[in-house]
Amino acid sequence: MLSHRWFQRKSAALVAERTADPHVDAFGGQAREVAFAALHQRLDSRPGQPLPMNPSPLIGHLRRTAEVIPALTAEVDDEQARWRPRPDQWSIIDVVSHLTDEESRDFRTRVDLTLHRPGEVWPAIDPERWVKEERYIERELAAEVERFRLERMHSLDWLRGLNSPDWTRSHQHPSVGTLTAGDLLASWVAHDLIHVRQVTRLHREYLETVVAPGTRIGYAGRW
Ligand code: NI
Repeated sequence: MLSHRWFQRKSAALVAERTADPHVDAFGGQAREVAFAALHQRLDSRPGQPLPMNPSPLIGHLRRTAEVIPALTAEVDDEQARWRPRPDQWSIIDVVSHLTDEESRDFRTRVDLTLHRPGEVWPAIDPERWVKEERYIERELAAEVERFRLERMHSLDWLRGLNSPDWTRSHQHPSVGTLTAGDLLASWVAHDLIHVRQVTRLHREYLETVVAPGTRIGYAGRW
């Protein structure tokens, strides 16, 4: 039987995952602050005994995403790659290009700064603007997937090459407060999962547009 304490800790971690993306905030800013407060309460509940940071499973997740994204996009044709369910929603190309830019300009940069120069102001990011200004939609999916894979391999080499990193080093974020390097590494994984889910949802929604009229897909179960 699962303990109440385990459930509390798991819930806090799940909420933190949902809100870890600095630009996709489906639950609103207040919910994100609550999530981080819950996460920190969990960490603070054991004074003098911080949870040990084991980066290996997290790095394993990041490695698997380098295989999952190519697999999820391998059979996607040009029309589907650029398909947006609504004009204000992202296509598969948008998502993959976003992951690539986040890799270098957000996560790797910010983990590096937090580990090695935690007091430094982070370079600004604006992923929503990048999608439009850098015309992700006009790119070629296969090239974008390969660009992501190479950036991810570079990140993995970099992470594995870190010399005794202190994952408890922290950066003061102006809106979300204290973020440790460990928080950021876990958020990097959570961000992958958000966008793997998004690509999967795009497959599900596109399926509805290509099956013959009258085809019933509800037999699959609730989405
Ligand atoms: Ni994102």
